[in-house]
Amino acid sequence: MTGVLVLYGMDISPPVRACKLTLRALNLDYEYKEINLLEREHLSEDFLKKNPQHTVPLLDDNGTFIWDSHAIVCYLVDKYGKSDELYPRDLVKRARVDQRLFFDASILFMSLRNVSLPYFYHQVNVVPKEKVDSIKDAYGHLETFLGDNPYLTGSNITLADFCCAATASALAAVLELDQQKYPKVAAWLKRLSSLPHYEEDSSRSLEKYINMLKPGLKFEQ
Ligand code: GSF
Repeated sequence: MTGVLVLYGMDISPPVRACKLTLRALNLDYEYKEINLLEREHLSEDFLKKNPQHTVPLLDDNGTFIWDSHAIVCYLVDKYGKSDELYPRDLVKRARVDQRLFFDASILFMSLRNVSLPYFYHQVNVVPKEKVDSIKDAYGHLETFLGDNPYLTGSNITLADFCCAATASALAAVLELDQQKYPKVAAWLKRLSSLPHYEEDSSRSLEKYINMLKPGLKFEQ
């Protein structure tokens, strides 16, 4: 028998938003537990037992603990999805989604975390040019991936869209998206924002995140 799914997160966290979008798309009920990173709740003994890497999001599925948003969303579709549309079983289609998920984990999100983590934990508020450049590169890759498609891997929305959009939208805290230069990324983010409950699952916390990070940053000339 399946117990209640529990998502541990901090609502402003982009990967937490990706998990919320996935849970919503799968129509799954879950309990949400807020972990305040600024109060160091993620370093408590209890949380470290569940996730020794002390990151949010963390999923508890009946005593099985899974962290890293990408692992969480794939698990959720594989276990609970009524179809494989969000994360196709076809190997080639899945590889394309995986590529974008790994891109988010290793390039896109890191370009944000490299600014946000020093700021939130060590009050480093000056952003060097190379960190801004890495965000420009990441926006450029997304523009290329989109090509003529409405979504990142083609005509259907997949997990790649939830994860990459959650991060890409948050990058505006560091570098506003230039709509002339990246029109496809701008249109894609707008398209996703019309999903049902997007405001509740994503936009509200995004606004909070941007307000917490953006005003404090200064840029190297
Ligand atoms: C990244 C999670 C992460 O860095 C994922 O789940 O996708 N690849 C992972 N989360 C941050 C919060 S945030 O910046 O969204 C976190 O939990 N930081 C606390 C820490 O100690 O690293």
